Amino acid sequence: MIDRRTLLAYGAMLPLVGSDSSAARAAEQEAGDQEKADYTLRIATGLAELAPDHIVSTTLYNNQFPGPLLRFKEGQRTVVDVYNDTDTPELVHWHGQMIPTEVDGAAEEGTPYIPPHGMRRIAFVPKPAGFRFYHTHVVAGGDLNRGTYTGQVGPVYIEPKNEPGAYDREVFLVLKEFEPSFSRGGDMAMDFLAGEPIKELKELGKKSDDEAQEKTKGYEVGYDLFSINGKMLGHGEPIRVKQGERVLFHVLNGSAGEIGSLALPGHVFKVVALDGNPVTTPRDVPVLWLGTAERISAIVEMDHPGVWILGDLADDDRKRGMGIVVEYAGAKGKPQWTKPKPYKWDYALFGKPGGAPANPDETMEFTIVKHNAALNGFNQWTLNGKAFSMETMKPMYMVHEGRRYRLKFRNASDDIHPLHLHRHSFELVRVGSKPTAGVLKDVVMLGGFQEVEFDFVADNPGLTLFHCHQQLHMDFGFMALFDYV
Ligand SMILES: [Cu+2]
Repeated sequence: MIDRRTLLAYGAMLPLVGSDSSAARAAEQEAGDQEKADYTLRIATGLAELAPDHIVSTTLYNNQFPGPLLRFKEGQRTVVDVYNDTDTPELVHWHGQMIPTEVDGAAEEGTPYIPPHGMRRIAFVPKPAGFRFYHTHVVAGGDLNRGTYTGQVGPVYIEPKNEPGAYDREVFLVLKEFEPSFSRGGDMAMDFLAGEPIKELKELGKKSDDEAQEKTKGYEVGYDLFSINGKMLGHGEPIRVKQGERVLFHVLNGSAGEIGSLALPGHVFKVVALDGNPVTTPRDVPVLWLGTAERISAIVEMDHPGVWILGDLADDDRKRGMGIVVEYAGAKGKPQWTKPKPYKWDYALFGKPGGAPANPDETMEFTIVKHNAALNGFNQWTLNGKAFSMETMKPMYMVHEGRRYRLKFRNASDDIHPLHLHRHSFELVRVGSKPTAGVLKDVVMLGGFQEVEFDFVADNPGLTLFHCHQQLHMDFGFMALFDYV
């Protein structure tokens, strides 16, 4: 067991730049040697058996994929010991929680690294209630054995003080690809998001393409193997259900950069929460779409007996493993798949009908531009003409505590960007050119050549990181740091 002095020494290896460090440090120090951790996470290289003939070596939490489901209680302080058995510094980010910078798990915010072959004890008060997750937050750059390309992903469920519970059973699903490799010009699904491309943004994108020194596009990352809960479709246990059962699925897209989709032939999903936050208008939808790091909680009423594939709409991805079998009691035969009709994913559907968000105190605008192959063959990303510097990690945007900020993002690229804000949630204000209100999220997909607007209230002082959740984008400029005045 590591002693307090060693622990503090590790903490001192890196400068603490968070402005709200004292409270968190006090919490950490309270978690003395005598106290037993509520959870222990051990980061180490291990094997994930996706199928008998597909065993991959990667970095895992507690030698399993996904990492263990951590159940916290809202408002009840939790102590987690994190051991790093690898040769490189690590960070565990508690995605979707409103916790101090010391424990949030982002170096840009000043969270200390967990040193190689060292450990760090962290303590925080989990909030808000709902479906969250944890994942590594280190830079991968061109190293596909680092960052979220590895198996460092696990679900978190923060139990609310009052659980509504209009379901019979919960099932957690983590979507994840393995065996990444670089390619040129890989394409992902593009036409599923509601809204239309904006002409002015297309022109801006074309201008950037014309100005680029490199005439080819930069590297993209593709994957050989796909899995749900660490098993390729057809391997692992099916989800066994009974007719009439209401199953609450908590789906997490744990990818490093892919967009995922799910359909279950003959069934609909009643979406009850997005990113763990209950929606104002639960709706039945035939298909779920999840950008990187998004979560959807949806109830499926099991009213269509048979043996079915709950799978990704992309035939390639499903055939390489992105699916899981749903088997009704007493049903037999080969799992069936039918492709659903095309369906536009529209966040506004789950908002408050006719609702309007509160007026912002301030508005900030961000234009996102891609610079083809500008960084040794990798695309570089700029926000308002600036790529985030990992050297200086300088906060570019200042906020005042208590104020409401409207952020408007204009995407001058053809890529879909899952935009993520740390330590705060935000309310969607306009998406796919449609006004909306009441949808609270921490990741939102911004369509190619589209705009999105969301509001956040500056209610959690300290450095606050904003970035695209595509590892390949965030590592090459697509980040910004907010600080409180
Ligand atoms: Cu992106």
